[in-house]
Formats: sequence, C-alpha cells, structure tokens
Amino acid sequence: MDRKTIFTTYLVAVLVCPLASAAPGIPHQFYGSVYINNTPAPDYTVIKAIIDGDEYSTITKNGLYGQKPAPIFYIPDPDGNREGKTIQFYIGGRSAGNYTFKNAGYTELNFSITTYCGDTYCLGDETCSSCPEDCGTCTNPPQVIIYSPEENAVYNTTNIPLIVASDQEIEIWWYSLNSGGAVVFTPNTTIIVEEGENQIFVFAKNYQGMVGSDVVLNFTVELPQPECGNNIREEGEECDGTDFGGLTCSSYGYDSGNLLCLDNCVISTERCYNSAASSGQTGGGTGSSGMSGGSGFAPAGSGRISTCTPNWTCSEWSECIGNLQTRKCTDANNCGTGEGKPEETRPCPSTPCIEGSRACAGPNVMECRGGSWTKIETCPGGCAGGECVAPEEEAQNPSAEAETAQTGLVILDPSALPWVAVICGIIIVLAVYLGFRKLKIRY
Ligand SMILES: [Ca+2]
Ligand SMILES: [Ca+2]
Repeated sequence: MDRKTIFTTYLVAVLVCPLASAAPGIPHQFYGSVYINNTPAPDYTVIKAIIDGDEYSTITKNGLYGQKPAPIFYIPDPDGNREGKTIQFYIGGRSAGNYTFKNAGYTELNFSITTYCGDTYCLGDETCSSCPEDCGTCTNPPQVIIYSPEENAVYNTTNIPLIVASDQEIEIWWYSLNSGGAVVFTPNTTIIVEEGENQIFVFAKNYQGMVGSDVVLNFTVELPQPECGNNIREEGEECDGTDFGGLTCSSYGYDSGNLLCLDNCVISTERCYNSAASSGQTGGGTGSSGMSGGSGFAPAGSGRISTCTPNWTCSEWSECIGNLQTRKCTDANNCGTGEGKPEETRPCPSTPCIEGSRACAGPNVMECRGGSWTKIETCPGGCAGGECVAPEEEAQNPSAEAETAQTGLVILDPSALPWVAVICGIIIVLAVYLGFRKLKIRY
C-alpha cells in the first residue's frame, strides 16, 4: 500500500461513509391488537398503512398484528425523509386513525373499530353471505397458482423466485415456508430458502374475504459441491483434468514433460522428466518404458520425495472475482507433493481482517483468525453484518433483525447501524496507522 492508496482509502472513508449511513432511514415498527365490534378481528383482516402515497399491508392472526403469530410489520424509510410524517391506517378499507412516523420507532398501536352491515366496509364477522351489501355477492375462493418454485424441481441457489398468479383481484398475498409463520408479500418476489427439501404454501385473499391457496410440496436446493472430474480445479483439489492451476513440470523442478492429474485430483509428476537425462537415454530408444519404469529418470523425483520438506510460498491474494479470491502457492523445495499446501482460494469479505471480527462472504459467516478469514458458519437465511440473519420466526423481537413484509428483503434493526460507523472508523484508523508507519519507514 503506497501513500497514494492510503490517502485515497482515507478520502473514500471520510466522504462516502457519512453518505452511506444517511441514505435510508430506520423503519418504524408497529404491533398490537385489532378489535372489531369488541371482538378480536378474524384472521387475515388486512391492515393497511399509507405514507407518502406508498401502501404497506399486513394481516391479523388471533386478533393480533405485527407480533406472533402474525407477520412482523413495519413502515420503511427508503429515502430517509419520513421522520415526522403522518401514517394513515386502514382496516378492511376503513380509516382507523393516524400515527406520526418516527425512525426506529417501536410502537404498540391497538385498534378498536365498529362496523355494521350497510356501512360499505366488509369487516369482522361480516361475509358475502351474511352481509352482501358490504361484502359483495359470494364468489368462489380465488384460484392460486404457484409458477415458481416448481414441484420436484432442484435449484442450485438458495434464492428462489416466488412467482404466483390468481384468477381474481387479490387484496393480500402471504406465504408460509416450511411451516414457518406467515410472510406477507407482493408478487412477484424472491424468497431465500434452506439447502435441502422445502415446502411452500401461498395464500391469497380476495376483496370478498375469500382465501385461496396453492402449495409446492417438495422443491430442493442443492448447492454445487466441488467435484473431482469436472475439469475445474476446485477447493481441496490439486488439479482436475487439464486444470493444474497454472502449475507445470517446471514447478516441480523438471524441464520437460507434462503433469498428470490422477483420478483423485492429485497431481502426479510421473510424466515429467529432465531433457538432459532424456538425451542420455536416446540411444536406448525405449523412452516410454524407461519413463514409466523410472530407472532412467528417477533422480529428479525419487531423490527428493523421501527426504523433502515442502517450503510453501504464496502469491498475494487476487482481486475478488465472483466472491472468491485466489492465489498461487508453490513449493520452493519442489518436493512434488501437496503436503501442507496452504489454501489457494477463499471467499472474500469486503471488510479488513481484524482479529476476532466477523464478516459475511455470501451466505457464510467469516471470522478473522490468525490474520485470515475462516468460514465458521453457513447461514440458511443469509448473512448480514457478520451474523446469520434470523429466520422470519425469530424476527418478532424488535431488537432482532426484521424481515420486510413487502419485499422479503432483510433490514437491520437500529442497533446495527452503528456498525457502519464502526467499520468506517476502522478503515480510517487503519489508513492513518499505515500512513504513519509508511512515513516512519521512509524517513
Ligand atoms: Ca360493515
Ligand atoms: Ca473439480
């Protein structure tokens, strides 16, 4: 790192970090009970909140909303400009009051409203049969079709598109993944599922209060595993097919021949030789048998293998490509074995490695141990801020990470935001420290 790089890093940290932390505001979360005519609201009563013309909806369960067993509910602040603005609440289309938006607010807001047949609002125990004036004439429940995920399909990613359709106009959609709690969503969206077999129910409620559903009983996520024989050198393989990771016979101290990749993806140097030895052998005319027998060519190999201790030196880690960094490690002693060879690939977290700190590399939690990132856990629900994102069911606690009902995106709770500042601070301190150290060395 030269001084220019250091000060560029410093500048970026100083200029970009405050902008980054100022962009989206912290959401305002709501929960509480809903009573209609002094009776807990029926399941799937829709609560709608409108702010800035944007609508956010959720459903009740057991007369509750925003808390178990109902989905979590909050109003986001995508542009960081909603503090102090008015949120209007509606229940079943009927105005149910206002509340002022507050960043990081966590508000119990209980609703108690009344209705009667003929007030145009289909609420409470009113149905299309008991009160067609408000609820409309009875229809069939909406037909729901799940186009994705597909039954019995196998996916090689944990991010699966959830694509649905209905024959009717739908007031609200929600799904339940692997018997988890209801999650309200707006078609179409992406869900994050666990490796292995999964099951999803999708529900849709029309404006007459009828609920339809569809289910995909079994879809599977199988993440690609390193496989010896696919001609790609992957983690744990010295070689695969013709992929030797850039190594040649000369890496092992020979000047001729070709490396051989064995069936177990281990490099063999049996077809490597030294041309000096070869020229001495030309008179024999039995090059191939001499090579396989090893007698004429043994000195380059056998002399070393028995007593050799590898002395590995590795290049710098590469840039992050496809969330992976690579480097090349070679044995200065040319022992011709992979024994004790350091890792040549690693996931790349985007934060500096500070002993004991944690970061995310894709869905993996990485911990900085001994100056390098070590994978300690793979998170089924994804990784954020160096921690596994809590699955939807655990997200009811307001101090935990919350899953948005609208998009399925994962957001951080207020207490997580200081991390942005902490990480920025670390970058600045590091840059300054390295800058001074560099100056000391130079002058
Ligand atoms: Ca009514
Ligand atoms: Ca392979």
